[in-house]
Amino acid sequence: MSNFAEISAALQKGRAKIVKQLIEQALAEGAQPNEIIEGALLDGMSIVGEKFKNNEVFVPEVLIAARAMNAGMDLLKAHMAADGLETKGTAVLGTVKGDLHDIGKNLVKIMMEGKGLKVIDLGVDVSAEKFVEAAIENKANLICCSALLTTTMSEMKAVVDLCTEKGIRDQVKIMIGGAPVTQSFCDSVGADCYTADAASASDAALAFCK
Ligand code: B1M
Repeated sequence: MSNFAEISAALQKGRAKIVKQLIEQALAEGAQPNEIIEGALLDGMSIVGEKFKNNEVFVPEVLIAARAMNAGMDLLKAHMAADGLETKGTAVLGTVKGDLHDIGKNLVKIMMEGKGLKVIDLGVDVSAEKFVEAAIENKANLICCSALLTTTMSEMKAVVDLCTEKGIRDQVKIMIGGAPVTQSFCDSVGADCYTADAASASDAALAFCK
């Protein structure tokens, strides 16, 4: 459809009202909601993700773009059949037990949703038991743990160990991140993937789900 590039551009600038107007126009011209999501919203959000990764835009711009994306998604959901949205995989996401920092985790959520993944956000202060229960209940492909404190990072090992104990370790990939987390820490706790930023996390998550 001709105005997909305009929708993507408006999303990148965080113009929620314009995004909605352009989506109404695309729907009136016969575009399907899934086509608009794939061709305009996910396209725009993935460009923002790349720019964020390259330090060309910063947290406020990402959050404003995400708000525009959510406005567009809300409008499209009303036009879609209940089962109309094809998800590319399911991720259970949270900040680990004892840790209340959620800004980075929320960015990871936005970027993963921007890639077409279903994200079950468990919030902050999430125990290993909650991560694993939610992964089993939702048949998740991924468990994604964020930690900002050196004192809470060790909870990530508890998540890995509990997955092994519950017999789901070969069914779920465990991704970890947050300011104090490193690749060597990831290796030491036996998680599957460490990424330094939210955009790289969403790239890795999508690759795991393919
Ligand atoms: Co806190 N805090 N804080 N804090 N806080 C830090 C983390 C700290 C480094 C500040 C400092 O001392 N310099 C320090 C930790 C020191 C340490 O452990 N070595 C600290 C401390 C000590 C504390 C308290 C203990 C302070 C106190 O009460 N005495 C307390 C702890 C509360 C608790 O959690 N139990 C506390 C509280 C708070 C606030 C509530 C005030 C607030 C949080 C608000 C909120 O999140 N809603 C806060 C904040 C804002 C910070 C700083 C300033 C900023 C964190 C942030 O949001 N950064 C932080 C200092 C700093 O980092 N400069 C600090 C922006 C965000 C986008 O980055 O979360 O790193 P980040 O996410 C990045 C990547 O890490 C990655 O993607 C994002 C970028 O794309 N990423 C992932 C994150 N999760 C990922 C998961 C992935 C992959 C990538 O895969 C699953």
